[in-house]
Amino acid sequence: MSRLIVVSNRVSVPQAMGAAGAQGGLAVALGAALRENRGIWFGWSGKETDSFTGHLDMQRNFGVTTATIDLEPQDVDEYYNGYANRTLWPLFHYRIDLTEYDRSFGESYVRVNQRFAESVIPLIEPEDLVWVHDYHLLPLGSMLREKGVTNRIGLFLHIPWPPTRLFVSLPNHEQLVASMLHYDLIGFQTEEWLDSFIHYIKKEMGLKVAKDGTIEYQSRRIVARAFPIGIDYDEFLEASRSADAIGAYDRLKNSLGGNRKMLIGVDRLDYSKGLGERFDSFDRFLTDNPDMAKDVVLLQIAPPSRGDVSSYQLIRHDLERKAGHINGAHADVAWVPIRYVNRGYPRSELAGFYRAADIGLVTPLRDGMNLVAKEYVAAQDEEDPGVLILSRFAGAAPQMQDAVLVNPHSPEEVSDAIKQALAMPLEERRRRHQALLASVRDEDVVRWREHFVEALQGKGADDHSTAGN
Ligand code: GDG
Repeated sequence: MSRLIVVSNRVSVPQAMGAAGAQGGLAVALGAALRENRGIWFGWSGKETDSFTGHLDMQRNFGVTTATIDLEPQDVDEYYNGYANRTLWPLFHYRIDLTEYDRSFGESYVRVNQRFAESVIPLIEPEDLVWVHDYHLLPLGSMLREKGVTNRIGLFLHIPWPPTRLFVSLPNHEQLVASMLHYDLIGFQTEEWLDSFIHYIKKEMGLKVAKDGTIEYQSRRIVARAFPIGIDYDEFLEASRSADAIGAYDRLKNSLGGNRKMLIGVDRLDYSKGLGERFDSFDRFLTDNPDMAKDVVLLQIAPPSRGDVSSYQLIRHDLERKAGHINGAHADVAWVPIRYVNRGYPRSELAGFYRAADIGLVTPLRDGMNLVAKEYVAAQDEEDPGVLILSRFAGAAPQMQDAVLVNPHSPEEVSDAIKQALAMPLEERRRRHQALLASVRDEDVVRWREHFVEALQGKGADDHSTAGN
């Protein structure tokens, strides 16, 4: 079995199963792959250094070897906060109004990708598979090739690929895509993002793409395919049965008072997640349904992220204002409609919160996949499950057609969906939940990475359908 070299912007140092930390399903799944295939997870440590040395900090924790480098403050500012999160992130989420096109960001992006390439090369052995993750590192494959790496190299993009007419607003877009055509395999979350990429390749580069996603470019063959990511179902089930989860469930249920129903939202504080629109929709529901209003509570957990980027500071401010306004307008002495919480919780407690919620409100404006929708389904009581309300613009929507699908831009539509979910008969809730659970359980993160790794090895290209996408 080939060794795996995983490269991502940040490395998540493995923790013991059930540790109280906030290790996500992706970290768990990649950790498992690295243990099975042996291998190394390489990336930025999250730390800064005055002058870049390329020194590798190698560690081994819980059977996984990690290798990290420190970056200079200018790198963090212009590559991470700059090109990655002020340029590519908003552009790839269709927000050209928030996209900053600054030449120095692009230069730093190239410099840091070069630093990643130089630092990871000494770790790569001849038979290794190299798996690069996400928008921070799109040109890394071409830089590894320039330095003589002939191994199979794959890229998986966790976020959407934007429509061509938006993408071409990026200066040097041709160079960026040409650099991606040095990978052997490029994976997207859904057929929709794959189609946008293929559209660009055909229209702007005039290349031919075979039916199976094979692109021919400068005598190389690159395969582009959809690999929808899932959650680590077994890990999440274990977390949801833990004493911490049960304690969190009891605490939350007891705090609601009477037979009050609860809606839950769990999102990094990010404009792509549609939090402002969600608050507006809940406001609409409260206004239009005064007889039901005091029987519901919305719990919104939103740990802050990317606080150094101004658009994130603005949305945080905007949401505080909105939550305060809605609570001020509707609250009563013994009831507040929105519990807005700007902090993270351990995964096991989160699982208990999901289970306590009658409705999972997952309404991103644009999302590569969205794992919260899948976690919400996995955490439900099968006998008496809650209802998932899901944005049709989440990458998860094609696989989760049994959710109540909504347009998150329409407060009326989301308000109606909340009403429908609150009144939904048990039989219909069970039927929808069983169908959703089957896909969440079967199309899990283990299957995702097995399919990706097999395809990277050049095996089984025709074996797995991405049906439903
Ligand atoms: C990117 C793409 C794609 C959230 N709050 C807490 C907490 N979380 C966890 C959730 C979930 C994860 O963070 C968020 O995953 P998402 O998929 O919703 O979103 P992104 O962070 O934007 O991830 C996305 C994903 O990559 C994977 O490919 O699905 O589309 O944007 O697991 O549970 N975890 C804990 N406490 C919190 O308070 N422990």
